[in-house]
Amino acid sequence: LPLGNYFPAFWCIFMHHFPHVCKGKHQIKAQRWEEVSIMDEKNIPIRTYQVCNVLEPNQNNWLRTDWIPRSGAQRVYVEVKFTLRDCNSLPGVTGTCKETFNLYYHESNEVRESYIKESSFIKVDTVAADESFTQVDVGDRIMKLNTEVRDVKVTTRKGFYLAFQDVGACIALVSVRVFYKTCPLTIRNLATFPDTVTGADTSSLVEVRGSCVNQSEEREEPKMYCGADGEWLVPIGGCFCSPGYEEKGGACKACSAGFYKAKSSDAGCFKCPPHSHSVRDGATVCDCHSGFFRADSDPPSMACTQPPSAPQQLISVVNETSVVLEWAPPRRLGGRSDTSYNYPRMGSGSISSSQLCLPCGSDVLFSPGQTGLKTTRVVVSELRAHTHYTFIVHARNGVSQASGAGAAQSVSVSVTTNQAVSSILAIDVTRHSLSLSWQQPDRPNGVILEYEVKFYEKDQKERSYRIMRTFSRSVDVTGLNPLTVYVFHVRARTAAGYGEFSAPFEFSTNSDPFPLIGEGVNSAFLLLSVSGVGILLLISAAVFIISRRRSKYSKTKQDSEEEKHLNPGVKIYVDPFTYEDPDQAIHEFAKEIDVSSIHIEKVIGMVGEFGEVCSGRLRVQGKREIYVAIKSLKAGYSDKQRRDFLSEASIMGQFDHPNIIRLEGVVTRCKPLMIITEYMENGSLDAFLRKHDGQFTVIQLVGMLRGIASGMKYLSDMSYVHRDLAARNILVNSNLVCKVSDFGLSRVLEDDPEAAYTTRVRRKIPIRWTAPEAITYRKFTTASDVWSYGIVMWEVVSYGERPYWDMNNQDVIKAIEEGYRLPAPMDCPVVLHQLMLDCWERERAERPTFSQILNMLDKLIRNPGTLRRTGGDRPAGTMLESGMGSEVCVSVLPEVCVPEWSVCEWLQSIGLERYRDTLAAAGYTSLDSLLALTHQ
Ligand code: ACK
Repeated sequence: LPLGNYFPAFWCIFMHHFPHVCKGKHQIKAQRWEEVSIMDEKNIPIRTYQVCNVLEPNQNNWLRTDWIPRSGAQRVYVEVKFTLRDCNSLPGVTGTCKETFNLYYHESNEVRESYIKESSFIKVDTVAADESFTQVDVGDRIMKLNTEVRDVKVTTRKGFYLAFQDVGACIALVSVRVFYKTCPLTIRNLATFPDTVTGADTSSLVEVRGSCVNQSEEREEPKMYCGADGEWLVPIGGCFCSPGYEEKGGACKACSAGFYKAKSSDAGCFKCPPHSHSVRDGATVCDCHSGFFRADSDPPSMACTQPPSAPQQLISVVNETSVVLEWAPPRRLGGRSDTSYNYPRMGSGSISSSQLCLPCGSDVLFSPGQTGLKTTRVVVSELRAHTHYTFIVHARNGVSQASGAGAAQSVSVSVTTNQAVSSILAIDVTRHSLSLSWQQPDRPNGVILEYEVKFYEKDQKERSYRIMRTFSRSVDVTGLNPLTVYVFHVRARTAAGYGEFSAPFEFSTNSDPFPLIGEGVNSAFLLLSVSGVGILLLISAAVFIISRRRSKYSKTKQDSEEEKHLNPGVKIYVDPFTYEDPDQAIHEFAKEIDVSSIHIEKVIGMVGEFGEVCSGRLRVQGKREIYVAIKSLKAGYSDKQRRDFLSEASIMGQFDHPNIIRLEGVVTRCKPLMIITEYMENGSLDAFLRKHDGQFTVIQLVGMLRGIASGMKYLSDMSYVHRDLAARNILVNSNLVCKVSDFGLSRVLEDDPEAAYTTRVRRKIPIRWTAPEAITYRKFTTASDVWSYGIVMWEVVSYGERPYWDMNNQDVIKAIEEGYRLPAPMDCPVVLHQLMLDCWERERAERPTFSQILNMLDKLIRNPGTLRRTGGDRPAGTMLESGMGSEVCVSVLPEVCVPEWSVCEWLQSIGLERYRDTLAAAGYTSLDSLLALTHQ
């Protein structure tokens, strides 16, 4: 990295940058930092700065660098290589000998500060050696080189000086390399993120906006965060390749000829659809082959098509002044399914006058319509009688207009309309017959071939009618009922077909009574039957609905009963809000404590506007005094606040578990209201971990997590959903036992400073700890508690780091939606991170249960070797307890996959380690190779 130029390990440059070898003000003798040539471990001579005034007291020898420009860096790293003499190996040295030196820096804008006071330097650290060597025996000694790296924030000036202070050690400085870290230029989701200098603090994130790569456009603003260790984190948003381009290897490449991409959101380039082609690269749509077309509304993915051929077999049936036209669909539909028909009527003309065709008037009716019809039949009525018509039927589809096709798609037919009989006369009437006669139509449409007479009893309407045909213009109708009114219609038929029926004519036969009674009985019976059937139907419908409701109800009941039977014998938590009287709940689950037995000592925290937490002592008669935490609600609270405050005690009082904070009792009879719980000496877990950053072994951390999982398993067994599981809501006692605390719904929503409103829900939610389904549609379940538990795991392993650092809530939601998950914290065992990822499964059914988590952690604790592998950059195992050397084989196969599980470990886990050498000799050295092992 750029700053490295200033301190490469090569001597010449190194020397050039250490011109200020100076004597401290307390130095007495002439010995100080000196340039000395020594041999390195490969016996190659190197130049060093050395100082070794171990016999003299009060050493203060300084060596400083030239001015180093910081070049935009905010935190620089100083890697020092040095050797150091072990004081014990130096004969005759007294207490004056030291085994450390100090590293200092001084920020400055001045390239050449001639004299810098000691006091202007700020100490970075005291540096000690991991390895020291006991004897300087140039002949056969092995020189042990130490490498130490320190980092320092440099933000105030253009550059800085470094200085090394010797206080009486025997040191040789071999090289100093100064560098800063950047997140390297990268392309993610088709957006370019520039080389970015990391932030000033070890936990700071630099938000970087990406820019879409060439030939791409923004899908959603691309963003990433540059972490302090030079790694990119949390990619959000991104770009799409523009139309005509597709993603290949992080860039957008033009679609090749024969392919196209129409929309930027399309997955890639597609082959041109049938009857189309693209000749040039980067096509957004393929051109149609000649003779093929694409309608405006056709998507580019659709094949090019053709207009339909003409409709086939058009036939017409004339009925007086109406015509029924029918035809078959075109033989060729042109590859489309949107064929429709139009019926332009060419025109009409009188038969006798042989006039030219004229366009028709608008009084003609088309049923179902005249244009855009999907059916192959139309009835044309209200035509003029005795007139020639020519009908042309056009077949059209979506590309007819584009193709300009016309006559080829149509078929025509000519017809002539008829005329109706205008009146009928009754010539003779008897009790059982009628003789009728009529005139020929005014203008018959050709020779009349026959007449058709239709008649029925008037009361029966046309429900049942009779037809008679005759060649003459009269008919005798016999077999009629006496004294009954009949309705008659007559129509004529010519070669062109039947004409319309005439208007109705009514005639009555003579005398004989009407069978009224019979009909009346029938109607009454009919009415009764109809209403009976109706009533029966109503009754059955009602019975059906009621039975459905009943069965649904009993199912709900059964469901809840089933739920309760899931854990027979386990107590189920009772929601205090189901009590009408909150005091009833509180006295059922919490003991009332006399305020005189409480001694408050000091305030240790605040909760919301009206609450405070104090520590103190509680002495209940007959029991020894214990330390307690006292949560109180100061005067001035509302009824709701009282109820909410006490609900926490009503909830806590139902629990009895070593990893759940224990309720000692409540004070409700006087003010302030108090909730008394056991005292947890180390306070909240998040603050506790931050205070003890890096001080615990992995086993200790897993132990804490085990305690929390055990408490949460107990809560989930009781069907209690916590909703605000977070390290800040876990308390730690003096034995490092972690206990789940902070119960009560209202507190989750109101007192937790992390709870924020989201755009989608009205209530506040601690976004970074909450499962996506709980954020989106408030689905809080034990599975959403498991998600939060995963976040707590991350908080614990990262010693109280803030989940998702300083990203804002909306970005967190977006990142989770896009599948981003928190990376493994530094030194985090792979198995633990995998467990976190399992807790963060999008599908809540896929997340482990607390019982499974607990089993898993128990196995890890029993087999610490499984925690050895970390994904971090520090050497693996540095945080493990001593005795867990790199050769440890674990004896139980963990439930999670451990990618580097060795054959040795596997054999041990199944008790067959004696076969290790046999397998190795046969070439089975990796787990992969074992997969090929056959039974033989
Ligand atoms: O991190 P802390 O010291 O631990 O600050 C918070 C503060 O009160 C507000 O919640 C502390 N606190 C809460 N309950 C207890 C308890 N049972 N024992 C000790 N400290 C507690 C918590």
